[in-house]
Amino acid sequence: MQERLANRWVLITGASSGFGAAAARAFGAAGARLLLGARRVSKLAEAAEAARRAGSPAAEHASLDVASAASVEEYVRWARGRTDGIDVLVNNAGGALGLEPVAEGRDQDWETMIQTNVLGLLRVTRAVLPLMRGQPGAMILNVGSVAGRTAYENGAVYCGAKAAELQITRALRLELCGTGIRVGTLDPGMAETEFSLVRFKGDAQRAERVYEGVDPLRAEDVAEAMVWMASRPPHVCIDEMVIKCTDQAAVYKVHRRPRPPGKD
Ligand code: NDP
Ligand code: 8X3
Repeated sequence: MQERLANRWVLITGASSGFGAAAARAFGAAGARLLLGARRVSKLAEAAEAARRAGSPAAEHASLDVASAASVEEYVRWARGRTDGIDVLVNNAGGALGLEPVAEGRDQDWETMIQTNVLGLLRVTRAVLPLMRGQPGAMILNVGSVAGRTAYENGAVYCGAKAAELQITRALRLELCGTGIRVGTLDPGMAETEFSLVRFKGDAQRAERVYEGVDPLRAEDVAEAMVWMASRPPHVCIDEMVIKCTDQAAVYKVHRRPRPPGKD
């Protein structure tokens, strides 16, 4: 059914790493034409090249900072110069910063999380919507998280931001009912990407410990789910999907294998 995506225009935010870069390859393999955005332009260029190698007939990229209204406007102007219709918008840019109790939280981390995961998603959606109207089978696919469904200690603002993403998705689904534009959220559990490295501000050892003894989701697993959601027939909308690795039954219920001897 992936042929439904052939030559469709898919715009992916946060396409320079993790889920977004994997999504570029997966939508590319389905024959979609791509517009990729993120702040790290050299990594975006690599993602675009990989998508072309996977089969995308057109994969273009430009700098995008979803936390800046001016950057979003400029990016969408650029996108409008390439196509007058976007079929799939993947609002993926986001992430967490810090893992502290509210009592020790930093304003800058809170602001960044709200800016990217919430306001960025809203800004990009508002700017892209005029390009989606009239596209049969169009879809806005937002990336949420299990964190938006279950709060955990030290994650108040990230959990709150992803809970906002979930409710924004639900409201948008209602607002766009009757337009033919589908709206859904894909909410992953723990997946090994740059997510923890960013959350722990470059502390690679701490980031690795998150996945220790676990067989986590890969970016490709999430990208495959995105392609599946977006390639349903136009009359089918996957409103909400939760995807977790088998080792993670719930946010706090994670099976970890013991370390092999000598690895302490
Ligand atoms: P990565 O850190 O690998 O990717 C995050 C992407 O978001 C990067 O491409 C980054 O690009 C982009 N991004 C961050 N801030 C901005 C910004 N201001 N403007 C534009 N792009 C931005 O992590 P993931 O792939 O894991 O994360 C993707 C999404 O999935 C996020 O929304 C995250 O919250 C969510 N998620 C992740 C889970 C996980 O366990 N990995 C689980 C559930 C949800 P650049 O830095 O170049 O701008
Ligand atoms: C990322 C998954 O559980 O670390 O959204 O918040 S979690």
